[in-house]
Amino acid sequence: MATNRTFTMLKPDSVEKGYIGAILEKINAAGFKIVAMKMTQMTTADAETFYAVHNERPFFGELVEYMTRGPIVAAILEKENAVEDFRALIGATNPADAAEGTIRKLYAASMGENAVHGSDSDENAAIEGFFHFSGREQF
Ligand code: DAT
Ligand code: MG
Repeated sequence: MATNRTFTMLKPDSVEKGYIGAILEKINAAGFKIVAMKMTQMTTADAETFYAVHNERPFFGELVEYMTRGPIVAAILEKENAVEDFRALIGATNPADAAEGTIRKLYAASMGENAVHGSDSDENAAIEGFFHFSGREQF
């Protein structure tokens, strides 16, 4: 059964470029409720663990460098059908392939620096949410 929650990160490029407010506005306008949120910076060990599924891929080193180079905004979002609807809101992994009006189309520079994360399943949404937030930080 869908839990109706997903996990997101506004990645270092979004924070560096001053896009936090604009991206949160899109998230609110799409009907997501923020039920946890903080600014934090991932350590190398954090990023290696969070993206462990990609650790054999050629881009893994660059991904870890990018995700640790500055602060991110981590959040848990609530909405009916949250995982699927949020993936639709952010658009394709490569912004060149992302649909018009999606967050990655509007704010991402490249495949490697693609502005936002969105969980790909209910199971991963829960795992990723608890990676960044304790139970008492999830409202
Ligand atoms: P998504 O973030 O859309 O779920 P993913 O889980 O396949 O995409 O990959 C995680 C991140 O790794 C992605 O946001 C950007 C980076 N990445 C994926 N494929 C890449 C590639 N071919 N070259 C560079 N970076 C890539
Ligand atoms: Mg993914």
